[in-house]
Amino acid sequence: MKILITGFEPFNKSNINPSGEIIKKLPEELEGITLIREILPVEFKRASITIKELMKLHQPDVVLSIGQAGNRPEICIERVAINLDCVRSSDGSRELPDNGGDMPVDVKIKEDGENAYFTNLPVWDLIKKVKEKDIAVAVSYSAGSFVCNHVMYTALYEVDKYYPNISAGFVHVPFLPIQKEDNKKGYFMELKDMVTAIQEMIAAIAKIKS
Ligand code: PCA
Repeated sequence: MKILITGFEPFNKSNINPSGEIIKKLPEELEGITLIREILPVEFKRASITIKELMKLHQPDVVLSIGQAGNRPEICIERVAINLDCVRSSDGSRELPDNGGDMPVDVKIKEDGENAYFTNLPVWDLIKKVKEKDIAVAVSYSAGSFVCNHVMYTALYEVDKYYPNISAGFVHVPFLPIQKEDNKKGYFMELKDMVTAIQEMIAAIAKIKS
């Protein structure tokens, strides 16, 4: 069994991204599962091209992408990706460019895609496994409209069109304690807990898929 697991480079003036740090901590193999570990650019176009190419190249059984959502207190397993890129904050006051300077507002990701795709990962099994380790985790019904949602949508579009046997999904993680500058709300989580949570999810997925 092969799992493509991705994190992101830093963005929004930060010099670290917990999702990329998790990727660096994961082994090449875990309980007989090959982990293809990759770090994606925080750029709409390049990130979707990369995830598509990685899926084609490796033909994984599972695609599990990880990103940072620093305004959330717990690890979030995303249920749905929407067909929309929009860098505007929800109160309309700010627009955050991606790392390449791209700033789409209200742009469809795929003209021929569904309005939204649900993850085909077993979300409740993942929640249960992570909870057993006493790590804060929840299901989320919005992955936002920035690069994380874009990557999740792209992977699920590929699954829908070309790879019905691949399971794909997305997990958002909070800030690390060292991200004090970025951390306005005061939520954070230790890297080791994030790594444990992801390893538990991998084990749960592997059990179900095998
Ligand atoms: N989080 C951003 C993009 C990269 C990341 O780690 C997001 O939630 O869209």
